[in-house]
Amino acid sequence: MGDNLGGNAEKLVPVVMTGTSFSFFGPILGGVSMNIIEDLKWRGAINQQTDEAGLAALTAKQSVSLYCGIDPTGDSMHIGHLIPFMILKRFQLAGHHPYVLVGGGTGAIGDPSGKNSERVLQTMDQVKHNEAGLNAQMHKLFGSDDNFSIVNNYDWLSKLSLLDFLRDYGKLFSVNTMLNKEVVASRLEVGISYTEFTYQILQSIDFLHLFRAEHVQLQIGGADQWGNITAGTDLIHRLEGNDAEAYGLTIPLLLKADGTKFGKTAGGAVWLNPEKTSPYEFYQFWINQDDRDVVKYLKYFTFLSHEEIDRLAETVKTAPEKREAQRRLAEEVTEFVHGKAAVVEAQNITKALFTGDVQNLNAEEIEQGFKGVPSADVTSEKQNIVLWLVDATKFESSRRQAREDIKNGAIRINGEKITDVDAEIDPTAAFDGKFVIVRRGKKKYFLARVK
Ligand code: 383
Repeated sequence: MGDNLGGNAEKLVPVVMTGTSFSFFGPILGGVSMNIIEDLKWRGAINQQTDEAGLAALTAKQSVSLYCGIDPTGDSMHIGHLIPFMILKRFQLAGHHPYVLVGGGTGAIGDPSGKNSERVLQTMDQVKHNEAGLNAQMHKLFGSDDNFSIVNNYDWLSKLSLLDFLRDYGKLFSVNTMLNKEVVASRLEVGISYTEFTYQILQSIDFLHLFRAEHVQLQIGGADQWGNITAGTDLIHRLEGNDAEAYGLTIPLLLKADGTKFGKTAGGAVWLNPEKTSPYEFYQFWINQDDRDVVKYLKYFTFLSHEEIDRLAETVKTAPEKREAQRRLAEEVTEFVHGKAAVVEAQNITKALFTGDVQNLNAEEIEQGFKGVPSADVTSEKQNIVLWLVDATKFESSRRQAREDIKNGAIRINGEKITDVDAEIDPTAAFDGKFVIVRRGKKKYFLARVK
């Protein structure tokens, strides 16, 4: 189990032997044992399935090995990736065995799904670097126990010779069917290279390989992966017989109530890597979600029980101003991804910025909380406040404006109101001599870094 999962995961009831028959229960959800597929339905997390009845029966009777792939096109996941990988986690918590496939082979080619233009090939060095980042993140989410595996398709795809590829696999794929896949069909006008066209065959070979070598029976992915996943189940059925038990399941793309794209902020994507998106920014992203979206996100992104989510849904109706649902969402997801300490830190920063009591922040918290606010580098020299605000930092546009703001009581230095235009600033007076926090009016913050 992931180190950061905390105590909120639902209780597990593992495989139970009842007499001679085998009965398999998923997590206890508010006292009622529920099949993982039922749980996913309740969460609105199922888009399409290749064989709904077959998969429900299989997951109800035994522990299933399943996989979801990710191509190393970047060195970190973003929260769009979190959707299928949290579902993989739910399977793990329900006693099934998840495989994460990091696509060192497919990442060298590029999936045309969801893109309307040809990808630029990455260097193999880039692919390797990105793989390392993703592997580390996956271990954080899934733990390093024996109920989780990471595989890399470079291991088998790189060994395929061109002639074997064409004779063993190419022959089983109809170009006509491939052209009809949505991903390819939508690219015919702008064009698609032979390389990207071939991608679906590679992903199919992966599923076949994992089916044979690891008894992986289910592939999951976002709705954009439907074509690739069904190409895989078709290949398995061609080679292993129509009754081979291989299944596919996709998850709906998340749509926001306001029509904008989920997971994007003004600053770009929301990353899991804390260097790219600080835990504070991550926490803020979730806490700022719309009332119309928050319940859907609680279902997708938390391991809270159905009862708890239903209760939070009520609070959105009865006391939306308290934003309890948003707070729980932010706490749960931030804890899952970054750990408990990051939640406490994010809450400290949030509170300090809200109340203006910034004095007790530490240097780490200042770095996180003030990322993106206007900043300037200053020397440690003491200076008159007006000159400092205008000449040293350019936080104020003119001396006249600076004097006016100070006299009006609109300027705070390190949380303290300054009303005397003759006051002197000592940049090293607080925060280990590293920062000066300036606030103008109620909300506008500036940060001076003492060099
Ligand atoms: C490669 C080889 C396989 C199985 C899957 C793959 C990767 C797949 C892909 N996935 C996306 C990615 O890598 O491109 N062809 O960024 C995203 N996924 C998941 C999910 C999603 C998809 O990693 O919808 C969002 O996160 O499926 O876009 O044998």
